[in-house]
Amino acid sequence: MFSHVPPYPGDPILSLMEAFQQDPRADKVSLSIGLYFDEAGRLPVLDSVRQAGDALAREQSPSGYLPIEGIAPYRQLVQNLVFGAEHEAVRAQRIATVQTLGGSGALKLGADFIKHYFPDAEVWLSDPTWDNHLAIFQGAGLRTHSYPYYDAATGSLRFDAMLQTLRELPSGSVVLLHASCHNPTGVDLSREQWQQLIPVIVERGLIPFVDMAYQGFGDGLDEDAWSVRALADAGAQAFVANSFSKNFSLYGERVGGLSVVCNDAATAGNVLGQLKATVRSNYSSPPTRGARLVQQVLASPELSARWAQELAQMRGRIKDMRAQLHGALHERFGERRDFGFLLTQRGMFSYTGISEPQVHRLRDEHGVYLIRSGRMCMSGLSGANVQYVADAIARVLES
Ligand code: PLP
Ligand code: TYF
Repeated sequence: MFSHVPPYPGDPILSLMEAFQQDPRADKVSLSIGLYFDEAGRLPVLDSVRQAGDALAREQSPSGYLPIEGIAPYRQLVQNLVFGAEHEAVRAQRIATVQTLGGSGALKLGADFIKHYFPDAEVWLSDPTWDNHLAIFQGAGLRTHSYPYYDAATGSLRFDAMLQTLRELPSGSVVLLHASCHNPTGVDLSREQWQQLIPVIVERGLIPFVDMAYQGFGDGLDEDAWSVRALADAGAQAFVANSFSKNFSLYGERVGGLSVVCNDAATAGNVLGQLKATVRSNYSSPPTRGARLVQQVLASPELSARWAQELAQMRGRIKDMRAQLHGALHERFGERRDFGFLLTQRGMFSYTGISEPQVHRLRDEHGVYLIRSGRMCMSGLSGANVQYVADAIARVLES
């Protein structure tokens, strides 16, 4: 009966993680999966989240079904964090926000909604982008294309080509944009570039879908959301997927949000209703724990401040590792090779320009795991391994 069902080759990133775990070498280093690890190589349990968990444990509230759209105060707190509590669109109640199963759940919910209400829309993704973007939008029955983004020759953006491509898209096309900390390249648009891009989106009638999986990992909570707020300021109607997997270190709780910026409150009410209908026919209602933890933190000025401090520490550690790796490589290569991109890229990831054969050699000969594209997850570095990694890279690049 199931003989026609082929085996699943596995997710390439997760498969690499499994291979890493089975690698017996003591000096192995995982720089593949996009998780934030602390200096000791552990996934942190944030103190703010621990305190929130303690408070919830004292309450011992029963775990009934949540509303289809999630917890109301949580949804408001998501809006405040993503757009800023004082943002005109928040105050005008013209944003529909639903609690989702992480950022992936938000992308999928948005994709299903788009397929239903804009059935002919096609989706444009950056070249390259997170692989699951393709899988999610195609899985919702939408056609996907790519727009120029990263220039491997210079390590910078192909911004003019990107803008030109977007200028020529049919009105109603969906454009997926990374708010900050682009996965996989680490290369973001500057504010000046966003200011050129946003009028094109608005004038061409494109539908921006912003994925914000790393709020707070680039330059700060507000700084990283600047692009989202600028789009809303410009009158764009937009989808915004946000995730708390990374910035709360709550990966397995599956907690995030989808916000749809509309022109007015009445429209936002209708959109919210239809998002609920989409959720209802998919998984009926979201899980409780992650949203309760995030709500507990964001609703408390003390816990929020503590969380912002912990997030700043994570962000600072990544920047420090960028500087240390850059320093170690610069020492070895001098002017022969420029690793300045390590310092200008933002967030968890860096596109290193290391080729696929070199990625294999790093893994086979040195136990240093990057993904095939040469993307390195900077948070896998620590004071204890950065020199080792720089040595391994130097060996592989120079022979
Ligand atoms: N979007 C991007 C760009 C990501 O890198 C990730 C990573 O995990 C996600 C979305 C999904 O986040 P979540 O784990 O919250 O589903
Ligand atoms: O790009 C990454 O590494 C992260 C983590 O199926 C991730 O987004 C990778 C694969 C996956 C889920 C999350």
